[in-house]
Amino acid sequence: MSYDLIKVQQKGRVGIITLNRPKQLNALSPELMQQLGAALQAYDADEGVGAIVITGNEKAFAAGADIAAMKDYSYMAAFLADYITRDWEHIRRIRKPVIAAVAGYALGGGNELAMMCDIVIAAENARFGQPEVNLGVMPGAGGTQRLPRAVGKAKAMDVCLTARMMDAQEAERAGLVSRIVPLEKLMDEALAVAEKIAGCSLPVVMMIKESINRAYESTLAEGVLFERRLFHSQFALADQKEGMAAFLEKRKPTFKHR
Ligand code: DAK
Repeated sequence: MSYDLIKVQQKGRVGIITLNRPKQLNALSPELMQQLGAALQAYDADEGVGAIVITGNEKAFAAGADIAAMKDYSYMAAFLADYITRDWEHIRRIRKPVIAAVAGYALGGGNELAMMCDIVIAAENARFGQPEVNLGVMPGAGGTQRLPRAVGKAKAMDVCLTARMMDAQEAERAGLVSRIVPLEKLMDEALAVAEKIAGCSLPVVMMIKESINRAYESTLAEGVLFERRLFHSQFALADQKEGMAAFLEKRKPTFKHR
């Protein structure tokens, strides 16, 4: 697939996807989401890639789904076509870690996209919100579900019902964001995180992601059992032998991702 609404670039073992509709503040049109899905799937299938970064520009990560593209939708058309859902689901199936590097606005579907990533790193000017209520609709890509899990019910209600934006500091305090960095350092930091992850054993990294996500879908006892079974399976990895031998031999491990 050729891309005109995103840019893709690979640095070492890191795949970088830059949303690229700057005039529309990276509004997430169906075409953009299709291209994003295709790029994510390509990196996920590429053995040479160990982590993926999604970013926007200094003003906007993404200001939401494209309002112009959806304003004339009818209920029947949205229901029958399962309104753009397919292209919003791709990211949930990506098995490698995905890092959102957020500067500027992450609103509506933009915030929902960030929340579908595994780690959110924010620039100091980042602003997060679910302003759909101002448009006469509610969040439609997980905002009412992932936001309360990330920041708790009180803040999720506040943000979704009043359309108020959280700044980077508040989002970090609330647990939506893992780190805040100066705007000019955003990509350096996101790449450093991605490179660190991509240098580790790929199957181990994928299992950590799967296991943490399991925490949201199961009871504690089931989640802990799931984690234990994955942990046991890691004694079958060459990377486990290498990682532990390297520690004891006081050298850096060379992982084969096997
Ligand atoms: N869609 C389309 N165009 C947008 C846009 C958006 N979400 N956000 C901004 N733009 C466009 C503006 O129309 C403007 O275009 P021109 O007038 O220049 O042609 C250009 O980007 C620059 O925007 P502004 O002039 O408004 O810039 P300001 O700096 O003054 O304001 C702003 C920045 C971010 C505060 C403002 O643009 C704004 O409030 N934007 C809308 C934010 C918003 O309401 N977002 C939520 C959208 S609804 C689903 C999946 C996803 C969704 C639903 C269902 N399924 C899978 C079922 C998601 C829904 C949404 O996200």
